[in-house]
Amino acid sequence: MTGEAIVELSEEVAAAKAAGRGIVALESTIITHGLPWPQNLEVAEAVEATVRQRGAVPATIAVIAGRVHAGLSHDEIVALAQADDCLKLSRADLAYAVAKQRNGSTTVAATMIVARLAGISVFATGGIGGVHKGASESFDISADLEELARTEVTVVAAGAKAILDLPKTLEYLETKGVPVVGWGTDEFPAFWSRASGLPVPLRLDTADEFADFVAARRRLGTTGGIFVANPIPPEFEISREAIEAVIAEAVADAQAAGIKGKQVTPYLLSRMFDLTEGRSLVANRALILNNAALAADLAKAIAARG
Ligand code: PSU
Ligand code: MN
Repeated sequence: MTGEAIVELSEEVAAAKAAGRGIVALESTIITHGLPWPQNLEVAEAVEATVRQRGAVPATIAVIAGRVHAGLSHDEIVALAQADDCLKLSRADLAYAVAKQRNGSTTVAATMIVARLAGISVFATGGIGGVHKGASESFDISADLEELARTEVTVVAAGAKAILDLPKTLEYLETKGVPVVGWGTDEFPAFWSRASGLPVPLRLDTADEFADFVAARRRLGTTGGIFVANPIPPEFEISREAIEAVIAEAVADAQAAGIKGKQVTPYLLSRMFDLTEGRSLVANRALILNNAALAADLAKAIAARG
């Protein structure tokens, strides 16, 4: 069975593919495990609207009753936003949800796998998973990083949250040969903050430069994903100083509560929303929309080259 046969494309996505238009994949774990109800639904809808306004087509990816979808109906998005029986699917569990006919939302890693199968090369999200603080003890390193190393999809994210060990996350990506591209910046963005104090290895400023970079990689055969790190718009930024104390508290709470495995990231995210009394949610929404707009531009630039 080919990839396209296992992935069910929505009519809109199928038509966009046939017409050679730009398509932007969107993940669904952010809807089920990343944002609280009802803001998760509002953001999921706003992200799709942003991609359309920018002249590309959104393809939100999820597993519904074991069927792998690229492009969801409005009702399917609403159901996902309210679901409490949804598995969080990464590379390890994607096939399990299919075989057991379960509902599942896809993380960055699983979304990349499905996007690749569906022939979609650009994907927008908020932040990627990475190397957790204390990873030398816990061994907690997101499968997102390994997926970036192996799967040919560009992921646009606002860097990674400083709930992670950002220097180790960057080292890991370098070891695995993943290009980390600062979008119009020389500094690696840290999700809520534009600054991390860490240099970003590569920098691009225009969609045309990006298309040149993708073409050069193809000719060289340097396979795998690309990580485009797009800083949060300045007007929504929360300063590093302001967020650091909150992060320390969330991480300490997770340790005290004995949170492990795939619960770690959702726990930290929800703790951060509580501790910042929703301020981080406003920033989160803004950066996701900003990433969706950039991803639409990049998808169009790639589509224009054929
Ligand atoms: N980081 C965020 N928001 C998110 C996630 C990460 O700022 O919603 C989600 C994404 O779906 C990401 C996943 O792929 O968490 C990583 O989980 P883990 O660390 O368990 O691999
Ligand atoms: Mn983990």
